Amino acid sequence: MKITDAKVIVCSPGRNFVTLKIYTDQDIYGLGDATLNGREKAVVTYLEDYCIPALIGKDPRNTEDIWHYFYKGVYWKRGAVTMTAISAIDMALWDIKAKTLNTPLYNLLGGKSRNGILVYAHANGKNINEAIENTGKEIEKGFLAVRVQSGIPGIGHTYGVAEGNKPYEPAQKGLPREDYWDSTKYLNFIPFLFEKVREVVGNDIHLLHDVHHRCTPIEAARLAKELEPFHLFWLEDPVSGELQEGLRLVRQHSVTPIAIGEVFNTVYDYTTLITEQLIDYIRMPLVHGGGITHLTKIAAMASIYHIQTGFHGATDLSPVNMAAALHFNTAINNFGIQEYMPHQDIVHEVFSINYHFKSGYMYINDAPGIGVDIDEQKARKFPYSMACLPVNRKTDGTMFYW
Ligand code: KDG
Ligand code: MG
Repeated sequence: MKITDAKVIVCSPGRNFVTLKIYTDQDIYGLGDATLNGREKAVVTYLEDYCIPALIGKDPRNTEDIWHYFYKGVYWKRGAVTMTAISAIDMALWDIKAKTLNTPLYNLLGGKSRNGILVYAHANGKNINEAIENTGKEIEKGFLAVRVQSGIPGIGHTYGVAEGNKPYEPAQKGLPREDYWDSTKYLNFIPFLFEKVREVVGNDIHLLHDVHHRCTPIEAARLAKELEPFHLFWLEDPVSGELQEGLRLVRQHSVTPIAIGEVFNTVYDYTTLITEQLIDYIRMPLVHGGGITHLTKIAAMASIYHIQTGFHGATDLSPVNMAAALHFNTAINNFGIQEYMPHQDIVHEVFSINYHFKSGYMYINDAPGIGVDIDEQKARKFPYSMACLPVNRKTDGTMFYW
């Protein structure tokens, strides 16, 4: 079996997505998600100029060798752009391999370890009342786990909270918007928010919260400690991800479970965190973390330390990634939870999907391969439109972690 061609499809049904399609000499093709929010075109160039020419003629079933060809074989390793490109190739090759064997992808990753995949929803509000009301709405839909974000009194706009009546969307059109941030106001407010949410939802619903990397290690330790009475499922990205050692301080002071890594892209971002048991969940998604080939190894390493998966699953990860993640989550033993932020309906005009949500869990059907397809004609109707994540400044104007 040989790879005969590959192309990158960029489309924007409501938001930008980049999809790699790899063709073979056997009438089978594979799809991989290559979307890197706000930096989409850098991955397109990396794939088109450097990877696709080298893929032609290779046997697509050699997933391990091809992964190492683009990782070990390249002088400039790691980084989000490189690893997203490798992820897309890897995902598409596993799609081909499973289609060739006429079986759903999860069967190549260990088969079924569970039936349904526990997912968490997003609830956010401009203020505490709206956040509580929207948490209730997600619970009514059947969610058993909800991430709660709220506008912070005294801060103009808080990332993770919807603007106007639109659903929350991580990127906005054009150049980055500038947000303002005040850690003191945030730290004073969040324990109060969770006290109130817990009072309303009771103890059985899992509650999660995302700090978006905005605390120093000692601030994160204080927050994690003060949130202990409300039994969070996890506190996400409490400190900036590049300082792995920062998590030591958080761990020393609190038993609130910690999830980290949606901005990571290799196992080398995780080694201290995993081997010192400084975290509880790995967040790095297939689309940015080297695909199935690399995450299989990281999940296995994490499992030895009783660390589970909790993959990133915001709307900027395409349905191809979501389906691949659901196969992965179905198969591995140390699955924890999956983020599920539903795409707008318009996304499904372009991508046909093979998964659905019911009573707290996602289910993937047994279509061969990853099981998602792209309608290229429809995709052409939605051309790329530049959109970025915001940047963040302290209220005095100092640039800060977004
Ligand atoms: O592209 C970045 C977003 O997906 C991210 O900021 C959303 O933090 C996020 C999350 O946990 O889903
Ligand atoms: Mg996050």
